[in-house]
Amino acid sequence: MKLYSVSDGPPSLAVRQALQFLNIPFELINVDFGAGDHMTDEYAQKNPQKEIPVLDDNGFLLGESNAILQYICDKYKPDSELYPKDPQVRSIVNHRLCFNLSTYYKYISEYTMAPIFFDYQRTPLGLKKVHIALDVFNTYLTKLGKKYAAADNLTIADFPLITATMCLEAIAFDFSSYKMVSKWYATFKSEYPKLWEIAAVGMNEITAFEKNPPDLSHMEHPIHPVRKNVK
Ligand SMILES: N[C@@H](CCC(=O)N[C@@H](CS)C(=O)NCC(=O)O)C(=O)O
Repeated sequence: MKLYSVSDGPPSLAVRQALQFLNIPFELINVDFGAGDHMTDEYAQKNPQKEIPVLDDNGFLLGESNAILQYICDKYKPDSELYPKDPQVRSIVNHRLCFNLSTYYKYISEYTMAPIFFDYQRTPLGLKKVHIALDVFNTYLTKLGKKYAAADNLTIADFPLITATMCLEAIAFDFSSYKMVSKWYATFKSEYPKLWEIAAVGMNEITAFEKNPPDLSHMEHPIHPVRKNVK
């Protein structure tokens, strides 16, 4: 099994955490975002969305990190508590994955990552959305009253939520007033230091880029405005 992954990409890091937790052997293939490795026709054969990560399981190709997380559990570790069988617990896991994709990581990445890599500004509206995302997640954690995002144990929902939150820490964004989010984040770090380390390596890269944005002026991006005036 091969994982095409970018070293500072939260969705890629979430999949790597799950593969490590599940002890599933895989070959890590580094996709160089700055070099535009994911823009090639060859990469588009693997993922028409031209996004990272992509799983290649013996020729079975799968993009979208949530789908990958669900697939690796269902296929290789169907009894793992990472993706519970009970319909209601599983639905909470699925809900948190959807929440992260639609809202939490969306708002956080638009505020943290997009202005680092592309020609976007951090706006008051963007900031408001980050606070909405944090407030809603804080509410979910409070209402559920469990240690992790969907249960008292770690599930696949925690990984993308952790790597999304990591983007806030990467730019020294203070979210300590969201008590349940802070507690959950600290609990993950202390209970799973090796899994946290996977995210931390990416976080350090993002922190460095925050101070010194990468020069992507050579890139013709199909969607994002490219910053042309990098020092
Ligand atoms: N929904 C996708 C998002 C993946 C994603 O946004 N990956 C970023 C890197 S972190 C990417 O490939 N961006 C491509 C680009 O901006 O050109 C997933 O969860 O896998």
